[in-house]
Amino acid sequence: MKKKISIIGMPMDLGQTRRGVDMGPSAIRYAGVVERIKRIGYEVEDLGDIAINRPKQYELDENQKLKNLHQVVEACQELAEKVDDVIERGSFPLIFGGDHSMAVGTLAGIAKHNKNIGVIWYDAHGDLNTEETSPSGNIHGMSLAASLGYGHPLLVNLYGAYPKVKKENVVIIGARALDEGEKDFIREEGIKVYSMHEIDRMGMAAVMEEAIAYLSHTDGVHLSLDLDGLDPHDAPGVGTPVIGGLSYRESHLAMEMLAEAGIITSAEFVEVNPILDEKNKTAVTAVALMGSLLGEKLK
Ligand code: HAR
Ligand code: MN
Ligand code: MN
Ligand code: MN
Repeated sequence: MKKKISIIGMPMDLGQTRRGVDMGPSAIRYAGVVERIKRIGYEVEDLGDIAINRPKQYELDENQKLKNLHQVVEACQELAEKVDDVIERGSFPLIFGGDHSMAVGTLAGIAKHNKNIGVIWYDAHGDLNTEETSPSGNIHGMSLAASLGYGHPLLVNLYGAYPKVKKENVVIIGARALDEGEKDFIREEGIKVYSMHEIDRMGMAAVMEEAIAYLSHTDGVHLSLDLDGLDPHDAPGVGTPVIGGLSYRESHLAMEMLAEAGIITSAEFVEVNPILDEKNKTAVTAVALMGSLLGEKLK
């Protein structure tokens, strides 16, 4: 893993309808992330937040099937540029969200440099909807589909008119709230999914061993960690909590195994909503998981 880490904040909440997730990056910084990562031995630069153009109220929700599409696209474009630049300079992008629609920008920035990137999507949800299948019109439920090349052209072709990720390069971990259209997508495309059922049966250690082996043909792996992958008991500060999720311990183990494997080349921690949180618990958990992911326990 690279020795320099570049932090980018994405204070965006327009990919869904519960306000407050735009404060996620502040909450994560407040939880002491820079000091914690420095202590592991990295050189850390905090590039600050992406500037988000906040729409006037009457401009919101003009398209109920793709809410705030243009604002999300604009913000993701800026994030893609920032991520591209960080990778260009040989540093490791560590991005704080913000709702999960931001992954469209993150993956677009990465894909500019790496057409064979692997992705671990740690999430209660699949985020595999398109505007046709989405029950909500919220773009945070469409970001993985868009990165695979499905959905609105403004999302799919953002920062380059090609699919940013190959379907055989994706592993979803922690799924337990998939919509019917997403289940069809998974079946038709053959996406690798470890739902809570498989994790309960196999245990997290075996799941991570398999997932790491499954991605061994890729050139580096991006971790897209949605805090709602964890159980709401451990991560209450999220906009769409789903009971029966991954525990704090299981999540640490997953991060430690990724650190041991040495395959992670970028990461984002998303959907931290301080307004819904209990004393910043979710941001603190996110920072602890970053510590494990970046090798804290190996020293
Ligand atoms: N699948 C539902 C939808 O598309 C809910 C998505 C909730 N999404 C997230 N991202 N928090 O994982 O609206
Ligand atoms: Mn470049
Ligand atoms: Mn998500
Ligand atoms: Mn989710």
